[in-house]
Amino acid sequence: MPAAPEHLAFIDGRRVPAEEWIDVRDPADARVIARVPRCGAPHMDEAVRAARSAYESAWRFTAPAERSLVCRRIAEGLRAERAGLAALETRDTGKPISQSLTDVDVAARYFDFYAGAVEALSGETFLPDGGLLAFTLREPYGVCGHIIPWNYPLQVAARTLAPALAAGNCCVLKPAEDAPLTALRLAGIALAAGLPAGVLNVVPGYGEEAGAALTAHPDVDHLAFTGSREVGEAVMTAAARNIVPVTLELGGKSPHIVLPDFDAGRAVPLIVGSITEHAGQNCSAGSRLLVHESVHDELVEALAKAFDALRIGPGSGDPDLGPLISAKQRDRVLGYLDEARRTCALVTGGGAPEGREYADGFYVEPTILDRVTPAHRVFNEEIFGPVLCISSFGSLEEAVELAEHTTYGLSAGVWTSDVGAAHWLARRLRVGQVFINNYSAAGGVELPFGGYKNSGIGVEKGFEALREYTRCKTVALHTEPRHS
Ligand code: TXE
Repeated sequence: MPAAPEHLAFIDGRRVPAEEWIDVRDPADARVIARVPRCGAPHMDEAVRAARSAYESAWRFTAPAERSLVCRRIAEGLRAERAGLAALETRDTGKPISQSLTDVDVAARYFDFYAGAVEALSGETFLPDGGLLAFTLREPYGVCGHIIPWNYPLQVAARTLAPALAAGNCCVLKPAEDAPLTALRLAGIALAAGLPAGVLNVVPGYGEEAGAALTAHPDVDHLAFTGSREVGEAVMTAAARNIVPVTLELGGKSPHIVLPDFDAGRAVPLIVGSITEHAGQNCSAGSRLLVHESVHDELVEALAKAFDALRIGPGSGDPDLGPLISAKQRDRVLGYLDEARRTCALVTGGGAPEGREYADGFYVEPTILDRVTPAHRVFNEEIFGPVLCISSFGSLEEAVELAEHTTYGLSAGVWTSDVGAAHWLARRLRVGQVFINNYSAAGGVELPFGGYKNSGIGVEKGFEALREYTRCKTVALHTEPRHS
């Protein structure tokens, strides 16, 4: 068998190997499809130095219009490689090809959006007294460190890099060891689009090695992390040692709240999609369903029918659900299901699908668990698989109490034609985004996105992210006419 292709690290505009390598597997059949350098602290140091030098020598003083132009060219470069990038993303993550194509489109949209937004970034003006003219400048931080997960590698890379680069920062990104390929390709596209060497560096490696080296580096000015709550805490602790700000996006246990007057025709497909897109490996997955007891039976029946019709298979065949990312993640999800089968009511699914075609891949059946209460582990913990947990309520207060029971606070869906009830809920839920009669708002890049509670700190996406990747400097100028 031919050796798997090597996808090298990208530091200071050059492709860089390492002495040791990490195998990258196709989740559909566990075959090794590529290998990437197992970078460590010395590579990270080289990347941070390259970023610092590019920042000080040029990038920080480029005109916004110039950065905007490069961002637009990166967007064009992404679109030019749409089919190839999507195929690579599907092989690397296992997700259905149509979802990978959307990921490429959304990644390009981030670069387009921040290309426009950065030209509108401005400060404020103050006249504190007659002789003083004061104003604020939005300045880049300098060197930004980005650590991203494996579920939406290209989208999340673009989400975090586009505002940071557009704002004038230089970046070092560590992709996840399970799915590093499209982020490495993005670095090549950015260089070809005219991004100067050193402005973007992509350094693959394990979290405890390359990731920890990036978060501990004393010359990094800002850290952005998307991943688990546990590692988020470690990233924040490392940032505290160097007194640098962090943006954390740490997942969720997001509820749908369904009131008696919901529109089933609209709600059912969107609820199903919210927990089965990328096999539920989505930070905003609608993983809990809180349903009013009067419509419980009707809704569970409709959902079970929809779940049973879902097709599972390799992402290249564009099924409804592909495999999970790794054997580790599949076993983790199956562990939750083993426990829940004994403690909750299993409606459908509940394990790994049977059949030779699934034997080598990391598949899990789309599963519905009913009569789930706050006493169950599956009610509170992020499963990160295609598992919908259903609980019922009798009043709006009870719905809020259930929604609020977990430590997460990322998103919530509200399904009702009662505008008053929807607004009442939107005001009370401690979550970063509330979707009323829709879910995810079509993933809009222009909408600010962040978590309450343990779901994170800071805001990604939208114009807000440009503020997140810039700092505010006040300049006060004493003015007085020299001639009367
Ligand atoms: O995440 P990790 P894992 C949640 C989800 C999932 C669980 C575990 O519940 O089941 O996390 O997934 C890097 N210093 N989410 O173990 O470890 C790592 O290399 C610095 C939610 O894969 O958090 C990777 O690049 N970096 C989520 C990134 O952190 C470290 C998406 C994420 O990996 C590090 C993914 C360290 N000490 C998982 N250790 C979301 N919010 O969307 C690891 N990393």
